Amino acid sequence: MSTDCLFCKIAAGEIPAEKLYEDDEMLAFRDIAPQAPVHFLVIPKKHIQGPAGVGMDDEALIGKMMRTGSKVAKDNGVSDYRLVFNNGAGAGQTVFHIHMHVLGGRSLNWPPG
Ligand code: DGP
Repeated sequence: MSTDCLFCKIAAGEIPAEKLYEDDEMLAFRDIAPQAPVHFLVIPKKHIQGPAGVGMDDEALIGKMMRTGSKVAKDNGVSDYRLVFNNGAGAGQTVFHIHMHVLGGRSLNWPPG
């Protein structure tokens, strides 16, 4: 855990969030500023700063993020959804603990803005 990381604090239960799924490695919770009717984040509890910080030892964990996002999307009634990872401030990353956005429940345009 990184002591000054918002998502580590959410994972530790120190800051409240609307949790949709949790196990010993993973947490899914609703985004505080939803951009779609269904918009939640999937994080590993392990602190990794972002996609560029993923190591070889993390490959299974990152795959589990995909499986978790797909399961929670299905549980929340969406079969068509977009998965987004932002890496770096210029790409829109504001929280430097890796997270996967899952967006669904409306039609999504391509390319994204
Ligand atoms: P990104 O821009 O990719 O770093 O996405 C960070 C997301 O985190 C953004 O969509 C808003 C969300 N967020 C920020 N602070 C909180 C919080 O305290 N609680 C929850 N649930 N979501 C948060």
